[in-house]
Amino acid sequence: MIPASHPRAFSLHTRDQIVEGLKKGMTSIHGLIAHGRGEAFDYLLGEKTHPFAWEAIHAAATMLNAAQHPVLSINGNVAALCSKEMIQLAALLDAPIEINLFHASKKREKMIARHLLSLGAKKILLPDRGMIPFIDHNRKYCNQDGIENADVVFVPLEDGDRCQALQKMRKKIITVDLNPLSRTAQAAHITIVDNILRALPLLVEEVRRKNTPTQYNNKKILKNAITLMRSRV
Ligand code: PTJ
Repeated sequence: MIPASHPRAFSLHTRDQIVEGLKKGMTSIHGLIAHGRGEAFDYLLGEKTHPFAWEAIHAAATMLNAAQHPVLSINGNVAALCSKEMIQLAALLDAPIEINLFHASKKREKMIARHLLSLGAKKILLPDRGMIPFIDHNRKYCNQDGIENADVVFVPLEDGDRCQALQKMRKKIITVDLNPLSRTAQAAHITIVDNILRALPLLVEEVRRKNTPTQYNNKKILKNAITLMRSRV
């Protein structure tokens, strides 16, 4: 039991969520490592949502609202941390959630699907005959009606290869990544440099608001995030 007064209570609770995801058979053991890497970058952000993240959230909401076939991709870490918000987003956008794992596992796909359905998800897709060219690992398999057919793909906590491959397929990519230097962060059209736990509730609200589009430059957003981190070291 973590006391609320503990100065690192939020971070420790988040670790519990990831461990719970592992115990439920949704999150891969590698997900623990990925989470640790994220924590280190969050430390550099001061565990706060900065203006560059707000700007990216606004642009992401606008892009998602304007999409013809948006698809929300979920993996083991996102399922453990933000299933509820992914379901809210899917409902607002009338979009499917596609389970797409880096570390291949039919068992985990099934557990994530079961978890999402238990929380009220309506449309869940699994990889079928769809194919993402340009990559060799498990993530080349996708759903024909989902990612293969999408114009905008939301891929939080992603590995770089697939983001680059989706770019080559001329899809618009939105990601959440605490590491502004990662290949995913650099390849995406919109990168929300923030902890997914803080960013997703804000994104849900922005999508709900249906704001008007504004000018957006991802390179500038990433530069601002890196400058902030450097200033804190
Ligand atoms: O469930 P699977 O098999 O699909 O695997 C999922 C992971 C996340 C293990 C897999 O995609 C992976 O290995 O990802 P990477 O290459 O480690 O990239 C994950 C990125 O997410 C890293 O840049 C982390 O800094 C970042 N990250 C980790 N936790 C968070 C985060 N970004 C935002 N919020 C977080 N809580």
